[in-house]
Amino acid sequence: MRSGLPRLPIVTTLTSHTSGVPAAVAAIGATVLGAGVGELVAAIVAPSTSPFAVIGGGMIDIAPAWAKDLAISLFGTGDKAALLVGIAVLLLAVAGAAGVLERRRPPWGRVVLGALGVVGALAAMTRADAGTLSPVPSLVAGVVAAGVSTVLIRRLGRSATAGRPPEDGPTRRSVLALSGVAVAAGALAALGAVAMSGGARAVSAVRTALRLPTPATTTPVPAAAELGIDGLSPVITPSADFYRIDTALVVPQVDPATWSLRVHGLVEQEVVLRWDDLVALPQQETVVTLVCVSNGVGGDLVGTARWLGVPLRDILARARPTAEADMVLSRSIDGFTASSPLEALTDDRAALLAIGMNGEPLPIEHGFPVRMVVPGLYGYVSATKWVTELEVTRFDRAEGYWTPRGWSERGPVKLASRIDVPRAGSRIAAGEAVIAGVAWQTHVGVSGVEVQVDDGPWQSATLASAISADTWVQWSLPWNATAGDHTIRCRALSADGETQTETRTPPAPDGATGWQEARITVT
Ligand SMILES: Nc1nc2c(c(=O)[nH]1)N[C@H]1C(S)=C(S)[C@@H](COP(=O)(O)O)O[C@H]1N2
Ligand SMILES: [Mo]
Repeated sequence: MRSGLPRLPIVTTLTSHTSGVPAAVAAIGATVLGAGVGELVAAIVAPSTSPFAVIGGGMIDIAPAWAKDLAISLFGTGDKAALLVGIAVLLLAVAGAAGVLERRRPPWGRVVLGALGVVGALAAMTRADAGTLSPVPSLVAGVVAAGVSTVLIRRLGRSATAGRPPEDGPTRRSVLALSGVAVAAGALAALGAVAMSGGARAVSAVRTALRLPTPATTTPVPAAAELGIDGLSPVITPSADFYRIDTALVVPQVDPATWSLRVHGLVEQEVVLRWDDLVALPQQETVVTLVCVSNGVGGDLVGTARWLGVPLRDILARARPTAEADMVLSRSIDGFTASSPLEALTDDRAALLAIGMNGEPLPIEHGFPVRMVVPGLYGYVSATKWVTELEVTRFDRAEGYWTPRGWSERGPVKLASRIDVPRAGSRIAAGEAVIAGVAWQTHVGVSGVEVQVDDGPWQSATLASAISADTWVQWSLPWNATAGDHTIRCRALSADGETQTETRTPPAPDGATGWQEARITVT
């Protein structure tokens, strides 16, 4: 067998039967098993320690603003699912390569697989909600993947040392079969992990059983706020359709019984509020449109809900912020933070510590049991979900989650308008049609919307009754649609007398601007 020349692996591949395929398959099988077992261990230890979730969470945390924007523009609110699929594909590719490596240069393949477990463990330990057991699921996953792949790949090798051609039929087949068993077992373990997410079920049961207090004050929704046009966003967004944006791969499960809010920092009196204290306070129900700073022109990362809660003003008043304070850093149980100007939380606006959404307890993914909602500010600097802490501080001393990632420290909502009907890119029949949409600048209000078809004059749309300056307003304009391709533009006028700017800017760093142009084909 020995020749005088060093044999490169590639030459080995071509000259013998040592194809890397069985080794790659074995390592992939072992890795699926390891990942499945890791998820199962996480389900037992704590769902937030899931190896997938901590690695994905770590990637989200180190992603720069443009990457977040790109993910949202490519996948919308499916960005998290896309990330997890991406991690899985990458993991399997690395596992396959590690298998080939283990076959040719042992022990480096198993070292790579073990190292993946260590990466997961490190990611787990740096999560905001890390507990002492947090590295365990990833370490178990790494050990299982490395161990099982070693055993399987050695089996391939044994036949070679026994003098038979390596990877002869029976050995190769048995290793492939065992790899299949590993994949199946891994999938079963992962299914078990899903079924076992008992914590999630428990909090969801608590939520279902909750009864919200009756509000002391409510905001009426005039019937004329809803134009009732087919395809137009309803003036109140059903919770199930409400956009969801956050960095949480595993939705935090917070039991109201253990929830508390600590108000501290530049205050005369530190305050700790428990759930029972919060629901005993006078509640206000108000309608507010929530906008994501990542919402592009014409985008759908905006929604309106009836929020029930206690004015943040009342809560901060108990703590008595000192004169030097100018910011409140709200912190979620998952480590997310938002920097809101103290003034926006203490002036006369309906900035709420909210417990209800559209007549029900907050949905878990929208912040159950308690979140913030502040009219006039983008969500990333105000709408902290699963909130547990308000640190009264200063902009020159602290910063929110997105600020070091390329987003502005302050995020007042910009004037915007959107065309819902006809849907951009759609085809409609010629004749009497209607152009309709929504417009908003929360806490400022909208005084008008103008529409332009092709190069025609700007025409004033009819506004529905506004619920308040804190909500979007529907608008519509009749249109006699003639056959051909048309471009429809809209622009809003604010209650401050501002006209929505035509200048196109991207969402980062402080919100997109520009007019939406919807292209419609009329036939
Ligand atoms: N804990 C936590 N709260 C958060 C976020 C987050 O990532 N984590 N994202 C914020 C952003 S960017 C927005 S736009 C709103 C979205 O709220 P929603 O998911 O209820 O629509 O939540 C805010 N609150
Ligand atoms: Mo956002």
